[in-house]
Amino acid sequence: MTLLSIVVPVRNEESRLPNTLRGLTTALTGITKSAEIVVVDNASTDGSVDIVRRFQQHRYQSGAVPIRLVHCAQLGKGAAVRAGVLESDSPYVGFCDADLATDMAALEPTLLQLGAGVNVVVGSRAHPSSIVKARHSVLRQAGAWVFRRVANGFVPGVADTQCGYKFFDRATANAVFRPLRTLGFAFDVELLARAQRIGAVIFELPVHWHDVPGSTFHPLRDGYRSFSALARMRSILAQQQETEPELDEVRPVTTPIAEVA
Ligand SMILES: Nc1nc2c(ncn2[C@@H]2O[C@H](COP(=O)(O)OP(=O)(O)OP(=O)(O)O)[C@@H](O)[C@H]2O)c(=O)[nH]1
Ligand SMILES: [Mg+2]
Repeated sequence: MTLLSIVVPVRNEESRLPNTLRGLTTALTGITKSAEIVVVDNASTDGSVDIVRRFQQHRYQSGAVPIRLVHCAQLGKGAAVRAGVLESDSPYVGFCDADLATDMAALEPTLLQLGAGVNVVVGSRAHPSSIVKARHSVLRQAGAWVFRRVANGFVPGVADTQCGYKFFDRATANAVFRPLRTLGFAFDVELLARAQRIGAVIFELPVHWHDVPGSTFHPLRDGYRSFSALARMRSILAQQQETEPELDEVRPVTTPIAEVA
């Protein structure tokens, strides 16, 4: 069985994806022989899917890390990550962004923490030991500041909820992703709130993070949606656990290997 699955949500990432798949493969090869990359695409209209297929073919020649391609009908980063996490069944699972903004040197300490019994490892750009090279606009920084303050009400003690780097043990992943309702960029807040609610041990890991041009986050459009999502989150979290979303809404479809080869 695969030990570790890394989910990469992808929407029109043809320019950033090749470097990311190469970087992830190199990082994983150095750590474990038992890992997979799960790319979850939301109907990209560029060459993203072709790039994944090329890498898949290359893997059969080189024996490098397997890459799975999952299509997700529901739009949104949260929906895509959820689909990939629930599609995999490895004991450890996490996600990173297609820009590889977080240095994958973080993977080794992440696995150590998970192996030692930590339930959730969260990359934190707010950690004093983190090195962050950001070039976000003033508007984006202001929005992020307000977002952090509101998010802190849902997940007290977690300084950076939005870093695109989070890993889980399987039981915790299933418990927080199955009932997930927030399907856009703000989904991390709901995940972490659910993790805290079930008493998960959350470890904030220092990271090296650098901004990569080509962000898919539009400050006005996605900022508005993210704040709207926070406004809905209290009532979402107040709902009974048993009223889980219909899994069919975001059920992933894996591309059969035969179709790819
Ligand atoms: N599948 C899927 N992936 C998405 C969607 N929206 C964003 N993503 C992915 O989510 C990841 C994070 O997006 P980024 O564009 O890096 O945005 P960000 O990290 O929030 O913001 P930056 O700090 O500007 O990089 C990338 O891998 C995107 O391709 C979506 O609707 N569907
Ligand atoms: Mg990013």
